Amino acid sequence: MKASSTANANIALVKYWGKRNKKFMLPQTGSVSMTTEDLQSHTTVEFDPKYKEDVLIVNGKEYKKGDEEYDDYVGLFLGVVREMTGKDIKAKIVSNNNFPTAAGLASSAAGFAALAAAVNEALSLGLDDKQLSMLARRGSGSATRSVHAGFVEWKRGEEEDGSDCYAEQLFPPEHWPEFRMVIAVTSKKDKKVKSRAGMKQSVATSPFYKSWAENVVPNHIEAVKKALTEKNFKTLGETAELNALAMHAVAIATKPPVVYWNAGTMDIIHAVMDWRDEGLECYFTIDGGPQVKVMCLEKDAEEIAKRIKEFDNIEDVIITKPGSGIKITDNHLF
Ligand code: 2P0
Repeated sequence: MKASSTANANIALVKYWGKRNKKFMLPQTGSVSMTTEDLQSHTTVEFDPKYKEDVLIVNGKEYKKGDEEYDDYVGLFLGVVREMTGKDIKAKIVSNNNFPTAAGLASSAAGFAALAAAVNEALSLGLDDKQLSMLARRGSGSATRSVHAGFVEWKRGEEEDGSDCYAEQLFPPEHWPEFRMVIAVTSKKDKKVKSRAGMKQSVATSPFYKSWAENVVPNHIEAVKKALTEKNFKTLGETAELNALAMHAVAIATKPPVVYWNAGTMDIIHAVMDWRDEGLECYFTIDGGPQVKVMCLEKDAEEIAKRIKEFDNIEDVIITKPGSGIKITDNHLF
């Protein structure tokens, strides 16, 4: 009852920011993302009666009862798995990311997509990709999208039990192999406010939340899907950038404020706007953290990476492209 898998982080083109149901992890809105190729979680899980408690080790660090990661993230997820299977067997989970954890690089998305796939294999659950995306959702909302390769839509659904709330592939990576995101890592520190807590506060207090959920997101989903279909880079970039700014406007106006940007974030925002004015076509998006993801085409990616590295407060630059979904591997971490 041991299995391993890999999954990649995804970066949203239309963001998920807010739940309508915490237990089933149902979002207020749909969202659209690109699964990356190079931001990977590798996870091994083993269910065995020899474990008296669940064991959780992420990037070499062991988490215990009382840690949020252990209780509220993996603990709740394993509770869902136990309820689903009727088996109360403890598990050991070891997971490694090849990118900064919890710094707005969607580590929970990659981690829970990989974990859902490994659990499916280890317990021979026989779930298909749609069911896997629903299982991954119970660990972390954005994980529902990382199950699939390429460009992905997470459907909001209407049902109260989440039975119509899952992700589907819109296009495989081969649809737009020239698409790139150049990630400017402006800080590798853990963020102060996790997305989960920040979005909960936004739903409760942001004066812009209703307009975000009812107007902004539905329009942006349609525009982004059309731009992806036509491979219209300008419309895609403009819409995704506006969507990120609108999400951060909602977050910033939350009480207490949720401000993820640092000085490096602002530097890159302004630089991207200046480069665009000069004719270098690129757009930015920002998630629940200070990193800036610059969208561009392959021909401009190296130049943009070089320019980003010239800023003082940049810790790392990663170039990524549309990548693969979950994969089962024989490479066990223990
Ligand atoms: C997204 N984010 O669509 C948005 C943009 C952050 C900003 O999905 O509570 O870690 O585990 O469902 O999935 C981050 O939210 O939150 C996220 P939970 P999650 O990528």
